[in-house]
Amino acid sequence: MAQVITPKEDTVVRDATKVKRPPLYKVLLLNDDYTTMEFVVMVLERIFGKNHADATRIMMSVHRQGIGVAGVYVKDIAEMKCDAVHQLAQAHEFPLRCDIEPE
Ligand code: TYC
Repeated sequence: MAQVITPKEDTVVRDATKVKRPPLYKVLLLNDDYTTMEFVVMVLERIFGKNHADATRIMMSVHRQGIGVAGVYVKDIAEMKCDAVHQLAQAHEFPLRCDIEPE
């Protein structure tokens, strides 16, 4: 007869595969010579939920270094943010580009 093992009340029984965190992706903003600084700050505020000070700091870092992290998300959300950046940039006729990369 199969032995039935009843976990003690304080025993946490979890399948290791179920507690694995989903992989995260960085959303990267790329510098260019045409998109205005104000627009990039607005993108960081509106799409990435940054406050004005953080948005300005990230924008200046991208401006100086050529690339920078706007946020880190699960893949679906990272892709949606990236699409939202491209749509908003296109609507304003700016060539702003972003990309995603595994963290
Ligand atoms: N380099 C742009 C300028 O001087 C500003 C800018 C910053 C553009 C960040 C894109 O991801 C960017 N107007």
